[in-house]
Amino acid sequence: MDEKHEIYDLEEKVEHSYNADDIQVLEGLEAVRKRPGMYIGSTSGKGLHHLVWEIVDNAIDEALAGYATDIRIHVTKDDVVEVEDNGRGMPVGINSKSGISAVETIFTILHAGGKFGGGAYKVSGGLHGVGASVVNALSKWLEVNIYQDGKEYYIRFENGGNTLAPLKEIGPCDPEKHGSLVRFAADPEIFTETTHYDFDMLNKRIRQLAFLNKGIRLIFDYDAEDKHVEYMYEGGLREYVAYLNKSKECIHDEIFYTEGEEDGILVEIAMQYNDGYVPNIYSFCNNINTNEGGTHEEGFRLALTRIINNYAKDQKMIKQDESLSGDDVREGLTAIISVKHPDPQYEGQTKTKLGNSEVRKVVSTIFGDQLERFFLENPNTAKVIVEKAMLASKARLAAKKARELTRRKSALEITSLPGKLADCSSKDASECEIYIVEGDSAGGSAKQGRNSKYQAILPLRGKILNVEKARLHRIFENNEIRSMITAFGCGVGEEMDVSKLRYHKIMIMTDADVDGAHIRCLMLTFFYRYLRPIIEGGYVYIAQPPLFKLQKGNRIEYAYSDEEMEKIKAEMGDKINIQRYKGLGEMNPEQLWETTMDPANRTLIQVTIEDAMDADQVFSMLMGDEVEPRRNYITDNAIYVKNLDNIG
Ligand code: TSJ
Repeated sequence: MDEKHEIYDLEEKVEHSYNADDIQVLEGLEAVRKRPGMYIGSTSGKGLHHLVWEIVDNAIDEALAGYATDIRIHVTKDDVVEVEDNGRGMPVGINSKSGISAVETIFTILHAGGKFGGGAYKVSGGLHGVGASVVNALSKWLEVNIYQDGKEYYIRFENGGNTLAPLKEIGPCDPEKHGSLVRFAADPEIFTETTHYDFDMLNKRIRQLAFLNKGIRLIFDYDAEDKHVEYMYEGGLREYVAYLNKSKECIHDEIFYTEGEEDGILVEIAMQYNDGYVPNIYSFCNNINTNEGGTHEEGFRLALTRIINNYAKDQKMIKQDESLSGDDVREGLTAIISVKHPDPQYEGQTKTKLGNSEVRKVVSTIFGDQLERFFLENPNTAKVIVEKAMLASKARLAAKKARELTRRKSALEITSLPGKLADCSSKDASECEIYIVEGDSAGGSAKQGRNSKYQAILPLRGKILNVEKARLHRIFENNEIRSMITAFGCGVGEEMDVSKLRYHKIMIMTDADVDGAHIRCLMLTFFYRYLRPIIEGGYVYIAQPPLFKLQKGNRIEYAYSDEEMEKIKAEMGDKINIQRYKGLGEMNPEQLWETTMDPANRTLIQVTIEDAMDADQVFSMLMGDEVEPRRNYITDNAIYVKNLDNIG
């Protein structure tokens, strides 16, 4: 849309609302308060955090336009959010017709935010970019300070965006200082669930924004935990890929990086191959994660397959009539595709698929040219990449041949239940639970201790296969994995049907030691890669066996952490016997039931995945050699559901 028209539109609204009837403006914001979900998705914690991004996006726009270098985000102990940039300062001019300042208009008229000025790539106008007025509408109060030409301006709104007094010049300021500062407190009447911001949630996105917008400094202060972090990546996406591949083994050192522009579309891509088999390709448009892909990803894939095949043929690594498939060339690839588009169209179920068709060609051309050049300049790297794709191709062909020759039923078609499974008698999946237990001896105790009406036990022998390090056909040859798939009954991978799941609680029960943690990780990795809907559906839990048994006379207490043990110890006084459980095998069936399996007493951890990208990172970390971060992650990030069965 043409710029003049937008501004004209805005003025028309101003004139209409203010000259005719003041109430109408308030009605505008009233609409937001009536249906907040329409503007910020929900009023849960997620919606709350959305407020921060609405404001931060505007500051990022100022930085992308070239006027701001630093953005500070500050969350106080009382959950007041402050966002400040060192840009031009929001426009303070008064509209001659309405007599209202531009800033006030931005904060009180729906959709007016972000339509000022000329920057072409406004992230704030993107997917959810509904602007500053929505944040104002959903705030108990909101204040703006503007520093411009040696003057400081101030305006405050209360109770959902009511202007307290017009914008006022409140004094001189350091003539060197310039920028905008917005401070707000979310309205607890809207955000009834919580008005508390989560450090990790904010921190992850802030870091991501820093990766996606190279050179911009993002400073984050979180008072409640005394945390201060700063991010500034001169290398942008290059550093993002390095970060994602940090705990992986890469097959070449040099990270491919390119940026370019065509027809007003900015394209930025970085990539590097690791020695794994799964692709990790993430795409963004205007800083929004396009989970469902779209034309930018299509352009990338097309060019990748084309250039690698051309190179392999030119170098006589493959015959003229052979070709490497898209799957072959993406094995083990970590890539970030980021485009900035003046008028993005989003499609798909969650509106996270980029639809603009012209983007396919633009990305394919820019990326293709640069990759071709990269291969010529880095022949050794090109060679290992082609060789990896050739291996992938061979493995795929071999697997296909084997299937055709044997015509054996695939893992997906097996119908008889595994012999080791002690099934429950109920067939109502919603009440059924399956305990996946490490080792035969613990499995035996669990079988004796369980309630066989609704609790099934599947003992696993030894370690399950690390699916990160194996190709598909090897994974489905693994007995432990086949047992799980057949017991669950819902199939696997693309043919999965979660409605066929035979148990609505899948409990991972392992020893509370390093080996146990490792087995749990392997299982979660497998679920994450091949049975993701069972995690997304909230069906996966981690059973928590106690770490200690404390006994004084007849009184027995169990402790699930060191702190809890200390607490109980202090409470019981002296002459107590403390036993530290080293494994599930040390508990008899009654104890196992009482402490870990009885819905009345047990503590379950529900496994959730907020964000696939994050989870992949975590899983790589979990699969790495260091045990300590792994253990910390598992205890920090799981949702604790104490006595879950009693609260429904
Ligand atoms: F979200 C928000 F609107 F509240 C907000 C906006 C919050 C924060 C922290 C910063 C900003 C913001 C807006 N920073 N910088 C700007 N820039 C402008 O609004 C601006 C200033 C001058 C001109 C111009 O053309 O002269 C154009 C624009 C967009």
